[in-house]
Amino acid sequence: SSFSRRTYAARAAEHPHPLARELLALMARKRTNLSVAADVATKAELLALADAVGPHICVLKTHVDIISDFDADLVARLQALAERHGFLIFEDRKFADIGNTVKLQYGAGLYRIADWAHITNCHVIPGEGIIRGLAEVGAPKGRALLLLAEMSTAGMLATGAYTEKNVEMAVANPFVIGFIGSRRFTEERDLITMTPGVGLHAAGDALGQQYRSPDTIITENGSDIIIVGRAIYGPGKDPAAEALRYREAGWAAYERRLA
Ligand code: 5BU
Repeated sequence: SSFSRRTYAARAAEHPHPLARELLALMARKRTNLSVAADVATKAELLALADAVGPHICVLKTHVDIISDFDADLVARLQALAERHGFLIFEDRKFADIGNTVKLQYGAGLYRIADWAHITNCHVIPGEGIIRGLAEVGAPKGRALLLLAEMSTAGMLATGAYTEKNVEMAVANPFVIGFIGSRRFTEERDLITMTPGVGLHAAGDALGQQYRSPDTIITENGSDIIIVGRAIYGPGKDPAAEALRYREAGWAAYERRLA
């Protein structure tokens, strides 16, 4: 039957990719399908947020190029938090250039993303050479890739035949463990969908973001992981309390899907 009807634990036991096995197993063990999107401006804020939400998440999603005082010490301390709390790090880099350039952007530069991000993602606008370029750097390090099959925003252009091409390329490339998108896309292999644009209260923001509920995304659409940002760390929020709330909502939605 559909992967969406199987438990994360059962899928972990059979997944061909070691990092996907690790992710699904930690989701089952920690009872969480929550990823927090940590779009904060400084090292101190990122570390404090990661420590506060760490017990509740399976994945910490970062945008390291937002951090004004990024340095190697930040990476070391994030890795220590990931070890202590048991979560993976996903750098939401959205690579989109030719294979040779993305190899450099992924492995080198100020951020050396491949050295610490378990997961990153790319647009397939350039064709499948982008996947091969990223795989040359990331696969030997045990990393994995998500394709941007859809986006969460109003008027986004990743639809129809473009989304289908993402699915074909993902199925064909073992370095790809899944998608960013709103639903389960294929039963051809157990590709994991992570969904941003999730919120329990707001409908969206002033710049095109659109929010849907954990029930819509996990129970109805068969996605695997909810990604939640400002609803957890925004003004006046208690990040640990909000992360717990979203963790419970996400897990309840998963249990309803299995039932
Ligand atoms: P929010 O605060 O929950 O709206 O943050 C959403 C995060 O997910 C933010 O880091 C975005 O960069 C990211 N995102 C998204 O919102 N929509 C998408 O389609 C993709 C990423 Br891809």
